[in-house]
Amino acid sequence: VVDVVALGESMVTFLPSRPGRLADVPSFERGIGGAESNVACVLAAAGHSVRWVSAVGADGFGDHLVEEIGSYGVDVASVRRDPTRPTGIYFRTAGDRAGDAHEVAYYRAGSAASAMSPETVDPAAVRSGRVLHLSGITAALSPDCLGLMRELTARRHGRPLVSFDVNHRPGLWRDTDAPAVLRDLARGADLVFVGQDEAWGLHSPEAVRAALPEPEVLVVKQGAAGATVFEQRDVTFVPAPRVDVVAAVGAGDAFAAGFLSATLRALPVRDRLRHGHLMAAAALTVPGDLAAPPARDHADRLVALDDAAWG
Ligand code: KDG
Repeated sequence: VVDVVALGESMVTFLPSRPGRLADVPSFERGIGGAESNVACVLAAAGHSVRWVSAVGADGFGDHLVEEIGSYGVDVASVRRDPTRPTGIYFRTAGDRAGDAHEVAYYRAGSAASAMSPETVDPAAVRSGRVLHLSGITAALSPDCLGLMRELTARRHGRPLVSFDVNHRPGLWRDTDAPAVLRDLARGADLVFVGQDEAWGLHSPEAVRAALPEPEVLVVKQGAAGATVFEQRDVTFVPAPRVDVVAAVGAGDAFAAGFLSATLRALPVRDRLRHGHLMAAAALTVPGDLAAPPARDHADRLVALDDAAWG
């Protein structure tokens, strides 16, 4: 049994060589992206045993993803190679420093990962972790993927702890019921991460909790301000450190990884949040999805600093 299994689509990403409209960017640098594999890579770098479950094409981009994610120490043996479908890719622009006004062009319709379904994903691999980490992105990829997500979030005796990051990506949803679908999936999870800005139009963490009472642990991320955790009857807010943001992409994934890592280590809630913030800070200060995160003992020392250092 590994610590965490992360399931989801990853893509080769193309980061712009300079700011500006997608139409004007002359060249791009290759990177890797994929919310769930980002979580897997940060967890592996923090010393956890992690398995990534997915599908990629039998093509060069698929080779690159498997090799690159594997190089973080993530177990990639359960990644299916599909000779009939391509690996998804996407291009992005630099956007502003908050990461908001960027353009994203996905080329992932009909990708190998979009064909994941309860029939094509190995159930033993999915059940092989203490935690199964999922995100709402998968639900948007195809009806098969949505079926898979419904199956994986169904409350069943003996399943791993299900962690779900809402990750509402409006560009991936064609119909308008994304919020309802995402809320239903979140209801089936044990641990939910949601950004206040994607939380069903609700304006406070308390309102989100009232709308989503089922998960044992609910983390509402409040952007640069910090995050609030609801657990049993306790409500804990921890501010985020101030950082000079280079690109927001990947920060939510790094936050989830830091929080999950600390959860696996049974740390108190304040420290779980601080580990999330620290990993997010590392991701916020690099242009791509993945930063080199601080090593575990270094992170522990930073988390133990007194409240004044944490704002
Ligand atoms: O969380 C970062 C992801 O958004 C990025 O890596 C790409 O998975 C991705 C997506 O579907 O948007």
